Amino acid sequence: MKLVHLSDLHLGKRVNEYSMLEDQKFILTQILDVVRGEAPDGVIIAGDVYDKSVPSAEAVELFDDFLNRLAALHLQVFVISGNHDSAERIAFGGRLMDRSGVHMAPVYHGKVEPVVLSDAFGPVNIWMLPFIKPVNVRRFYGEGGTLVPEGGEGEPCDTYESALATAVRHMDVNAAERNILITHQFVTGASRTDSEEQSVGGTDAVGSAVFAPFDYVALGHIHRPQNMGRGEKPGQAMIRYCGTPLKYSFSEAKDEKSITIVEIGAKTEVAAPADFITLRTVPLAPLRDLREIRGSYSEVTDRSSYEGTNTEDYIHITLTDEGDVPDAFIKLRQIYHQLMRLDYDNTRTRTGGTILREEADLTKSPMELMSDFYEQQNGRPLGEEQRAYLEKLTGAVFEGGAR
Ligand SMILES: [Mn+2]
Repeated sequence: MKLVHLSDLHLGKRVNEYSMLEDQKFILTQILDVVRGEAPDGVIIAGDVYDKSVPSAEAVELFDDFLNRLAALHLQVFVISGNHDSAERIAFGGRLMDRSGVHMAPVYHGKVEPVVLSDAFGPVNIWMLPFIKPVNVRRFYGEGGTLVPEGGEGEPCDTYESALATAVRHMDVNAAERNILITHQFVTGASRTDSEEQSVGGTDAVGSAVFAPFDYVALGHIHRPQNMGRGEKPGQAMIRYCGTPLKYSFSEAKDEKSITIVEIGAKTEVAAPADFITLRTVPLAPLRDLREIRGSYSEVTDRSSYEGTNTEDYIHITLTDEGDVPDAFIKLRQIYHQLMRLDYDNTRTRTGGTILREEADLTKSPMELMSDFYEQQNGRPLGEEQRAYLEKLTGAVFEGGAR
């Protein structure tokens, strides 16, 4: 059995005010090409289909098109909602779509029914658990919850970990069969990026042991691809974040985005997941990369530093010049057309760049005040040429001199 694992498409996302729609359309087409070549049995989308719970019409249209083209390949598609999605909107039409092989996870209602696929080695149970918060589980298994067993006390579910453990416990996983969980949570120890939404105080962390009943856990939520469990012993799941198909923050500039391919063989009673599941990745090449450049203004504008590179990439430039370069952003955009961010790394920014606002000492001349301000801001006194220029300027402004 072969499955393609995707997550965190974030369709409709804007990065530093740039719409990613064109980049997303491009990467989805590339993903379809890979899927066509791999001919898997199923494609998993582990949450954060959209960037917003009420996605734009363009984002919905893009996803609709992607789903249609996937379904046309006669494979099964599994989609769950992430923390950015509305669980109800992702679930819409799900029961109708099941027939065409597109499975949209229903809103969590206390139980999860697996979709059962099969191959020569028997059944493979696909469990779709959308992003849940403790309150979503407490409703069913907490105090007064409808599914609390008779005579039972209910379960506190005050943390994400206890909520997930409760949800998993009520799934009735048959360990003799192969079991794949699709979910969207933060697993303790995962390496985060700047493009994920963080929950305050780190209470969203779930220990990987919670996923022990499964052979493979296809995770979404964290945007950097990484393994959270290698499944090297029986009862230890193989757990993986496949990451986003595109870089959505400069903290991901050095990451390589890819698709994860999961191949599942025959499971025996004594097998560890790593004995019968193999993973590999297929790298993705974006329409426009997202990269960081650093150097002085004259360095980054020197032809040799950008020739042969894609100047349509999304760029973050850090200038190392001591003085601010006038209109740098506008000028740099003539070379780097999609310049997203510009900042400086120099004495001023390294010393914190904060200027204490004192009461202006009106006994000082405008020239003295300007000179003090410059020194505070830049961590060094005015240069000769700067002083001469400012003297001329303050003279003209404050002493009524001719321009
Ligand atoms: Mn996400």
